Amino acid sequence: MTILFVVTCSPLLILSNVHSSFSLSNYHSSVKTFKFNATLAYDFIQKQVDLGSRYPGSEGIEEVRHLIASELLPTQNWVIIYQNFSKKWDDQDVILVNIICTPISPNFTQPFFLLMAHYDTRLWADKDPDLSKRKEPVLGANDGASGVAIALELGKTLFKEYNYSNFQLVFFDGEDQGQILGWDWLLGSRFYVESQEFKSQNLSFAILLDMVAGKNATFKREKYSDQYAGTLVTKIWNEADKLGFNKYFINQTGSRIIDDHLPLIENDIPAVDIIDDFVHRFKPWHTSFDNMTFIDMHTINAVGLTLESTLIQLLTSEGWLTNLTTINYQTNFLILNTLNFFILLASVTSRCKKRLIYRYNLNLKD
Ligand code: 1BN
Ligand code: ZN
Repeated sequence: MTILFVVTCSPLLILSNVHSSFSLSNYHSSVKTFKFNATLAYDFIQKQVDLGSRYPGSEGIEEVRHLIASELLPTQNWVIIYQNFSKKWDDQDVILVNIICTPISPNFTQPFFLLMAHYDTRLWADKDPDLSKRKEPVLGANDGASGVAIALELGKTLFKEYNYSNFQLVFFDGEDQGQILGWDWLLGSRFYVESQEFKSQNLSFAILLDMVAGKNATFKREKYSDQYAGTLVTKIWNEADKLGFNKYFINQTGSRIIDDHLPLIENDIPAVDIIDDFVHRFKPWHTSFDNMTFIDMHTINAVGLTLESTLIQLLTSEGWLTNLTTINYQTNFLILNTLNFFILLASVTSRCKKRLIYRYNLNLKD
């Protein structure tokens, strides 16, 4: 079942983003100022953690669904689709919900790429060193909340600051319950790739964020990503290097990781998983230590800025966007809508900005 919400609000409620003060001279021969706001992303991790554990069927997971929708409200003009399915846990039916968020804009054609994260947290801390805690739920500050927060903040930035809308944020449920009560991993993303919402669109690539805010995080080139989306992986890791973030983005092939990017790769979409090396380094993984004390603003900043920079280059540079055409949206609008004066007037007052429509033909497949 699919439930659709159009989230809109008065222009008076639009909040202005606080811009990142991080800027680099000599970067591509110009001063580059970034818009991604690491503080807001950090705060959104905190807000999720404040709801407690967010495993399927919990009160916390219900609340985080509302939290995500309410976060998009001030930025106006997002459509939110709740994609529901159910799964038996013991004898109980548990409802799982994928959340698909799309910015609405007149230049909307087809979603072009996805920013993805899982928002469920693990029912049991089954890797906790203290055996008595292994049946306690995980708080998932890094494993759950961090990916959601950075993807959400990046999505808001692309839409609001760059006026870019041909993408979706997809937040998966049921990623993190593998080997508990007979469940498998990746339930939400497996359901998503079978859905009409996925099949009806013509995606070029997807980026998954998982465990992206830990202290001293190290992101190696995850093996499936490298194999099936190597061009995009290289682009992201090179960009991180240029920005001075190579202590986080290590330019080496890492492990093969079962994660929510796999169902997309299996469906021929180049997908990259940015994930901390949880086996060797992220010791709080699936333990009671995955809480706010481990979350680090520098890591959030490195991930956010690297992706902002990579995506903006990818979407604007002529090497990646071919057949680029620029259309003055208002001029076009005027010509096309002379018969509908009132619609035009409403539109011009709410959106009197010059808009660019990019026509592109981007091939990221390896
Ligand atoms: C990612 C975050 N995963 C779990 N929490 C996926 C995973 C599944 C990682 C199995 C290792 C093994
Ligand atoms: Zn996990």
